[in-house]
Amino acid sequence: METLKKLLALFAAVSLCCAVTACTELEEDCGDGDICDAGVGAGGEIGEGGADGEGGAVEPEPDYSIVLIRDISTEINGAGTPGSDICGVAVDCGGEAVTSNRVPTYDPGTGGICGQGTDQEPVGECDSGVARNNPNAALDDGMVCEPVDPDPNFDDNRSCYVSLGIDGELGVNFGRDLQGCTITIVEHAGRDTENYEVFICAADANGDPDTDTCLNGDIAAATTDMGGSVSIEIAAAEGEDEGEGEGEGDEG
Ligand SMILES: [Ca+2]
Ligand SMILES: [Ca+2]
Ligand SMILES: [Ca+2]
Repeated sequence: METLKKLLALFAAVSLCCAVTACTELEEDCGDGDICDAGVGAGGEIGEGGADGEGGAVEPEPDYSIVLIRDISTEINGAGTPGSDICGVAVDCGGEAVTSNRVPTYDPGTGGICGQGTDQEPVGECDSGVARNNPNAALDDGMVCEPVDPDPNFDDNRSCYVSLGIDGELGVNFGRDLQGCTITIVEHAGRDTENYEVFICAADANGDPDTDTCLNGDIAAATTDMGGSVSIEIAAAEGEDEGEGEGEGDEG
């Protein structure tokens, strides 16, 4: 009974308090004393609920499906392989190797890459006689990257790597979100140290890199300082747990 009395007293105090203070701030809602009692506390909570609703309406994140490699080397290799030489890009998502069959987006830089093209060196004039401007050379995992001979897996005189040229770019689209995956880029480390930076970007309508929509914006996911290979663990997306659950269900 003591408790009940205390509660009643508290209720009366709250009502009084409301009538004196809160109601003056909420005059429109509290013209009637009864509405005021119910309205002051509950109104605040309803407002918070509205904020949650807005959170749910935010546009879904795009798939960051493209590994974009940008050459930042400075020394020009004179043997037809200027810029970083990308042997391949290996992607591991949850223990599964992910590959791409799509021709990579290739924007060759300067320096005279061995191959066809207006400002590039004709194959016949290269020391190796192997074109170094075939972006498909980067579609394997790069573990076999013979520097001189063509890739034995292809009969098109394909190099085992593609040279980017100075400031050149290569974008490999894996067709799925790469968040939570480990990405290994293999660069053929030769005589020259040829550095590059890596971005993980969304695709535009053509499947090419949308450089305005990359993970961490303008900050590279990796930047080499000795050329060669680099391995990057991409953090999982927020709320990734749900996605993984669905994926495992599909496989089962
Ligand atoms: Ca090179
Ligand atoms: Ca290759
Ligand atoms: Ca190199």
